[in-house]
Amino acid sequence: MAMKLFYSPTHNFIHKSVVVAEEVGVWDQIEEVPVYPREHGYSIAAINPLAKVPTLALEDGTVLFGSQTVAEYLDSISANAVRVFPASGPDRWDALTRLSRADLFLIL
Ligand SMILES: N[C@@H](CCC(=O)N[C@@H](CS)C(=O)NCC(=O)O)C(=O)O
Repeated sequence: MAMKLFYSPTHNFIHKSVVVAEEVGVWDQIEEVPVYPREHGYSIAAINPLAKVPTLALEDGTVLFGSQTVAEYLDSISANAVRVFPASGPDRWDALTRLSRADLFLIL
């Protein structure tokens, strides 16, 4: 596994990362690490000062967080030529707006 994705299955922001990872064919490169913010006394604050999910730790030690950041990173390493986020232009703004709208759709 090349990357660790810190996530909580009961929080909505994670689903955007999962959808993008599946779409661009990199899900099999990701190890899921469940965390439950505010529960069990466990925190990911040591690698993300916001202690929020999604947080993505790359093999080289780089840590990415913020659901848009994680989604765009996964898109950038597409393994199947699918790109969710166009590089520029109106289609890019449409894709990013739909990403933001997904915060609402995916509330559990
Ligand atoms: N702006 C952040 C928000 C992430 C966020 O709020 N994550 C929540 C779960 S959905 C979280 O980790 N909350 C933990 C806490 O507030 O302690 C993003 O887009 O990733």
